[in-house]
Amino acid sequence: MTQRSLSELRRQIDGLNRDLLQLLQRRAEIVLEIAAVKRSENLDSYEPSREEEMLEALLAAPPGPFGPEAIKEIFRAIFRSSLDLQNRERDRTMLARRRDLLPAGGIRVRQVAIGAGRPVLFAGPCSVETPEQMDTIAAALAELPGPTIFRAGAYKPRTNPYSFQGLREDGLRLLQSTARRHGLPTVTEVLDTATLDVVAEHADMLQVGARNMYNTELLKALGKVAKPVLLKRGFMATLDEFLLSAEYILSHGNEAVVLCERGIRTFEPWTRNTLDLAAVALLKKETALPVIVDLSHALGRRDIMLPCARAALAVGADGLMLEVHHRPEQALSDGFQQLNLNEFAALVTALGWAGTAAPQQPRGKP
Ligand code: PRE
Ligand code: MN
Repeated sequence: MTQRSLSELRRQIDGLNRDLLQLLQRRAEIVLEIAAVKRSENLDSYEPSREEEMLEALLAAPPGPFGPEAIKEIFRAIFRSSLDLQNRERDRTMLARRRDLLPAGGIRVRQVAIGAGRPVLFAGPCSVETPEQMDTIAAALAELPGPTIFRAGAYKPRTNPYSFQGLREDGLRLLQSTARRHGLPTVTEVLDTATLDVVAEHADMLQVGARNMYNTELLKALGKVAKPVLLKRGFMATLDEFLLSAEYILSHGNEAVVLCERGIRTFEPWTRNTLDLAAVALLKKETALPVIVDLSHALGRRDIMLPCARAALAVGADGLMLEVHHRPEQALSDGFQQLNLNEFAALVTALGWAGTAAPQQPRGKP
């Protein structure tokens, strides 16, 4: 056999590389078709038994210079890359990323539209406490000309089991009756699947708290509820994890999901959490879902609420959440971070949300 020149051999390799690449691209196109079938049938991208089956068939092929270990190594690399391709495609086609997901009028909570251009104020006390408390705060909110949703917790997920746990069902009823009297839609937290029905019966919007962002059973159940959901970011959650939690609700049938940035846990103790405004800008860029910012829980203090509110709106937030109480010093939870009615009035006035008709000092004893 005459020895062929190195350059001639390399020319042959170049040709084979091109053929191999073409074959690999054709294979990848089929992998993407498989991915679409799997998505529609709710199957996992990864299928180890199928990979083993393919390897077995390949190892049974007539022998060549590559031994079984090299063949396994090469094809395992092809399978890994194919799996990555499927997963990237699955992420790209997530419902949470779909531009056409949000209806043109935004997500409606009774008469209020979230994500329709006008920022929405979510305000109210941390917890439902007394009829007088609820009535005084609701009266101040009802005076605002802009879209406002009354928030208050009936079921409280407290860190300490000896802390006030909320008025539960009585709290739901009080929230609902007060809100109806003042014409305000409501949002309140749902803690678990056991209380989901009763919360959905009494509230206009259901909040998933930061601690529950990973509660996949609750998220799936919320997918079956005909009420909009306010999903708070977990305080250790990456944006990928946050969007996957939203995806749980969306993929189980409920497309009315609003995201809420509420601060993440960092090394910085001057604020209760660290307000992640880049997350708001990114979520607005990557999803069609409305995004709001919970200033009270992100900051855990009142003195920097106005500049942070302005910053949140500047990066594109569709609304702000804040805690307001007629007597914060007597509040049964989170008193240190709740605005009193004067502070609240000053804030909404500074934001231009008080309206010309609204008095500077809302009714009720601050
Ligand atoms: C494929 C990719 C990943 C799976 O783990 C198994 C096989 C492949 O590359 O052949 C394709 C595929 O998803 C499948 O056949 O189910
Ligand atoms: Mn609170």
